[in-house]
Amino acid sequence: MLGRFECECGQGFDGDGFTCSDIDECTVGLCGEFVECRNYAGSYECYCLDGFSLSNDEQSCDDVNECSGDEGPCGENQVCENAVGTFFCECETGYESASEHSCADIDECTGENKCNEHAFCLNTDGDYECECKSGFNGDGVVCSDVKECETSPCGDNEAELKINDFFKVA
Ligand SMILES: [Ca+2]
Ligand SMILES: [Ca+2]
Ligand SMILES: [Ca+2]
Repeated sequence: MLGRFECECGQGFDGDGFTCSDIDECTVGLCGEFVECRNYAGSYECYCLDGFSLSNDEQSCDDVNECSGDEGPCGENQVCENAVGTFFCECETGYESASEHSCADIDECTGENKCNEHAFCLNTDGDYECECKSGFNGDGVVCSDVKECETSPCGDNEAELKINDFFKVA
C-alpha cells in the first residue's frame, strides 16, 4: 500500500480525482423561479431577475411591487398596475395616452358622450358635464321640453280675468 494515494475532487468539482471538472449547478436547477443562475468554476450563484428581489428566506425571489411607495414610476394622470416581474402604467379613467409616460384628458364633447341633443356638453379635466339648454329640464343626459303653458301664470291670469269679470258684473 506504500505510496498509494487517493485524490478527491474539491467541492463543486466532479471526477475521478485525477481529472476534475466543474459541476454546472445551473443545469440541475438549484436556483428557484425568477432566478438567474450563474455558473462558476467550483461554485455557482443565484441572482434575482430584473423586477424581482431576494425574499426574506434568502432562498427565492419575489416580485418587486413597483407601484408601492409614494412616488410610483408612472407619469401624470396614470395609474400603476403591478404585475409579476414587471408593471404597467395605464391611463386613469377619462384620460388617454398622450405620450409614453403621460396621459391627457379626453375631450368627450368632441367625441362620444351621453349628453342629450338639447344639452350643452362641458369638457372637464378627467370627465365632462351635460347641461340642458334653456327651455329644457333634466340632468343633461335626459332633457325634456319645459311645457311653459302648463306652469306659466296663464292659469292665474284666467282667474284674475274671472275675478275682474266678477267685479265688473257686481
Ligand atoms: Ca460550478
Ligand atoms: Ca412587479
Ligand atoms: Ca374630459
